[in-house]
Amino acid sequence: MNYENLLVQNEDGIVILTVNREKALNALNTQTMLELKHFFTEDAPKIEGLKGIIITGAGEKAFVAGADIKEFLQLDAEKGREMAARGHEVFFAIERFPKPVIAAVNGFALGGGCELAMACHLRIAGEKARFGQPEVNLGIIPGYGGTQRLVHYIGRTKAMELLMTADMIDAQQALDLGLVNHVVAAGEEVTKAKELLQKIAGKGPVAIQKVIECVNACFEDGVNGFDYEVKAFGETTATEDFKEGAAAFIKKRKPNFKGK
Ligand code: DAK
Repeated sequence: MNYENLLVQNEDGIVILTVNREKALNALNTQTMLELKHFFTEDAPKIEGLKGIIITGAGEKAFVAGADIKEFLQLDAEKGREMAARGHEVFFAIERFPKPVIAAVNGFALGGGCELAMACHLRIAGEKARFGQPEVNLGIIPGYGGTQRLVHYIGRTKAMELLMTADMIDAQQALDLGLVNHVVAAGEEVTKAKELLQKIAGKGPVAIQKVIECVNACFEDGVNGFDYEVKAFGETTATEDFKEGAAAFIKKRKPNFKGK
């Protein structure tokens, strides 16, 4: 697919995916959502030697300033429900992606932008990053999972406050609340994300995939995460990677994992 609103750069297996609508502060319009879905469901799974994906926003001001408000005017109850359901598919595809996905948050991450960052497995915030769910300012609620994932990350008390007041929090507050993994100097977000992906790339790939699945299972309706872990643990012990990891430990050498 030729992307209009996404830039895709593959640097030795680390893919940097930039939402590229700088004039609209990278707001997620319908086209961008379709492209994100296509990337995560069709293109990314076929990338040879993929170590992980970093999502960031074009320019210095915004990661993603939300869903595109200018498209909201055409919504009614039916279209709103359809739009939310389509959005959930996209964000679940990111959350369930078998390789690590990191949000490099370089500025405003508001509304759908905060929701996009929360669908990623890890979040790096630059010092200028600002997070918030300001939908109630518009008389709507988050529609891409924000009422659920924000509670998972920062707890019910603070999530309820942010969702009802529409207040923004800065990078340090996001770190203190457990919303982001690291805060770095502005402009260093992608570098830090690459460093984490390089570290993770040295681990057993099947084990990393199973970690993602098990952590997600913790929040899946009708799934017992402990049972899921038992099954996934069994599966990892049957891999060639486990034999290689154990042999390397005993022989005091670095493992050479094959992802099998
Ligand atoms: N959508 C469309 N355009 C946006 C935008 C957005 N979310 N945010 C900014 N822009 C555009 C502005 O309109 C402006 O365009 P021009 O006027 O130059 O054409 C340009 O980006 C620069 O923005 P500003 O001039 O406003 O820049 P400032 O530095 O003054 O302010 C700001 C930056 C981020 C504080 C401000 O732009 C702002 O408050 N933006 C809106 C933030 C916001 O409310 N975000 C949440 C949007 S609601 C659902 C699914 C999803 C959602 C809801 C329902 N369903 C399925 C039903 C999610 C909702 C949201 O995300």
